[in-house]
Amino acid sequence: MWIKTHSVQEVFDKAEELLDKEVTLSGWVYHKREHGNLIFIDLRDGTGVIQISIHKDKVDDKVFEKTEEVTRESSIIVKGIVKRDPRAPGGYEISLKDLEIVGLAEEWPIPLNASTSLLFDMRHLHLRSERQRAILLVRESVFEAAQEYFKKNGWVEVHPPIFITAACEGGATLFEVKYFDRKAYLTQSSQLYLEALIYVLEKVYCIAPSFRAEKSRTRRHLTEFWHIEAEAAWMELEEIMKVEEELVSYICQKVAKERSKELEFLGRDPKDIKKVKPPFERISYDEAIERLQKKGLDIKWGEDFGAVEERKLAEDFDKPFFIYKYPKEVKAFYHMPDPERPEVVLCNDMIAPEGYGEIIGGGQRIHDKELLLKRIVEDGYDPKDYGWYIDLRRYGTVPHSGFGLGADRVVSWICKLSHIREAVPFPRTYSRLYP
Ligand code: NSS
Repeated sequence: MWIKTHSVQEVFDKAEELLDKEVTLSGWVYHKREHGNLIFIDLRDGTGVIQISIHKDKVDDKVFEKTEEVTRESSIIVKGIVKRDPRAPGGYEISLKDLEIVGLAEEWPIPLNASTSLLFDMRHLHLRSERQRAILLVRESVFEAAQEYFKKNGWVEVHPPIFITAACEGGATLFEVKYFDRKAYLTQSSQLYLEALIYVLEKVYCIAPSFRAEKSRTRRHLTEFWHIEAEAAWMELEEIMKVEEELVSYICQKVAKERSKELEFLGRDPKDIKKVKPPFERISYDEAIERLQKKGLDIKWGEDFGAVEERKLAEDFDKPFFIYKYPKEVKAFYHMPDPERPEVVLCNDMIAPEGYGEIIGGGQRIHDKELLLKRIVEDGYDPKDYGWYIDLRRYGTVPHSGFGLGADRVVSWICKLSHIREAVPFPRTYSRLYP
């Protein structure tokens, strides 16, 4: 097997230097077009796509026969000369001299007019498209940006467990698993463990999957999603909201700068993302209710917001915004009640624009032991299941706050996707567990 000398991207980057020189590239046949004595192959590798031209009169008959034989998505190695050609995508092409077929592909099983369901049954192959590649690259930058933001600002990365024994976000969406002869669950959020780790490192974060047995078929729910979570000692609601808007803005700036080509390819104007800078507007739950009632929605104080309400509210904003201080009843037990108004809690949700809905849930936690016990019982949980979590309030408790950002929802919004399943390489939803 020949050894490649360059990647596709390297050929484009050094094209002028490589002009009329021989290169060896390896990759897959993305498209093939035959015009009698002239064949074009678009060769795809991990870095991009380049046109290969094969002229019958410029290559051996055997080589031409091999290019005739080669099928879509076959893996091949090509030797050829770099040429300038304004008609070729990217302005350069490779004029073929020789070709080696490594894996001749069977007939491609995804037709042009494939249904969504077929595309996702074939997701292991469907991922090989330029569109999916662009999404994966934006996704990579979102995660890289989050890491970078935390590192630059003194947060320490930690690794909480996935097998857990008690709910963080409500029993209804826990996935139960057999753990030898005991019962365990898959984590819904690493928050409770991050709360233990702030007593060691003060400002911690983790990037890990969370699991929710969501039976809802919506455009924004996965059963397995990637969660970027942070928790800090000595921080109150206002301060954690600042961290949240800085993080989201940092992600947007980096993606707009480094992935503008991919964003444009996906139909997202990078300017939409570049304008996402702090401060984000903050509206209280009370104000949100008023706005919704004015917009004609039949909603009363005390009710939670779903996709419909979030989309209605988002009509008034062109970047993410906060809704803070929700009624205690619609939020999990750990939220700190507002000392001046205990019917609401010191929480915040960040809502993305354009109807993408909630991308962050966070707020200040209860740090008083008795109050926490009371809330655990009120919500119908057994304090015995939360022994270690309650202990944290016994030994040097401090005010603290944190949040969780749904990374797949952020990718979905930034890439302007119509469904969250496209934001993940192998989505898991109520109806999908394969491939
Ligand atoms: O339920 S959350 O609102 N909050 C928590 O889990 C906190 N315990 C996080 C924390 O403070 N450390 O979920 C946080 C975010 C939410 O805003 C969504 O963006 C995302 O996690 N999320 C989801 N994304 C995709 N699919 C599903 N099912 C999902 N559920 C939440």
